[in-house]
Amino acid sequence: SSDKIDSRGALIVLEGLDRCGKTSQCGRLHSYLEELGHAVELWRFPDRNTGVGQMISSYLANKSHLDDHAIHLLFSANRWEKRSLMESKLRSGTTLIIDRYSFSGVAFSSAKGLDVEWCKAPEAGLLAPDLVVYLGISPEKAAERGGYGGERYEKLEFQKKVVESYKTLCDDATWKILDATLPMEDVEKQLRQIVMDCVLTCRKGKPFSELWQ
Ligand code: Z5A
Repeated sequence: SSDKIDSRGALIVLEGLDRCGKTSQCGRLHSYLEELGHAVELWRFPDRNTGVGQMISSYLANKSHLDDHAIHLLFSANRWEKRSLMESKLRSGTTLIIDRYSFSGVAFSSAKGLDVEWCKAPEAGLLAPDLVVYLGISPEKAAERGGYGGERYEKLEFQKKVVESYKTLCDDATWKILDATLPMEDVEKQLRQIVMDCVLTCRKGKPFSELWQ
């Protein structure tokens, strides 16, 4: 099909609770792939650098108040504003490692009580990741890691609801769950292996697909 291309980058997403270690692991993975000579970029959502991202950032810092539906749509818009760049990077052979994506969008908003299908709707048509790695940790253990900061969602009771929401999103085909309570080096080693498999599959011309159509 026209969607099949000879050598494309992989879309790799890391998900999990606050303090699960996503940011650390994304950084290590990025350096590893770069050292191997791969074209690779590290992205994160929310991308706080855009106009929409600044509204999100102010909301998360409790500096502004927004209706739950409105902030959900802003998080989604923040991904849509990067969609075409994402696709062109992947088509040109660059692998993208993304710290949080649509799954965070749905997990956090539905943990507030919004309907899951309503939450998924604005994400439909964004590129589907080739791999989602969920760094599993209990909210209690995560909270022990340096404590939570002052951002809006960094509260134990809320994080417990987020875990339950993530469970409903886990689709066996693209999700891999790692034990985020292992030493950082062990998580890193397991992550490298899963990611290399995915990068090679994509390079062989795995077609693109879209989320939740
Ligand atoms: N959100 C949303 O509602 N809707 C959306 O669509 C999106 C997001 C995309 C901001 O996200 C909030 O936005 C987030 C979800 C919501 N709210 N929460 N909660 P963010 O990505 O900007 O912030 P974050 O998720 O809170 O990221 P973080 O603070 O950077 O945490 P992290 O990336 O998971 O962890 P880390 O910084 O790599 O590690 C945390 C600490 O643990 C650090 O001291 C490490 O040294 C330590 N650590 C890491 N790994 C280990 C291991 N293996 N052992 C021991 N210690 C470790």
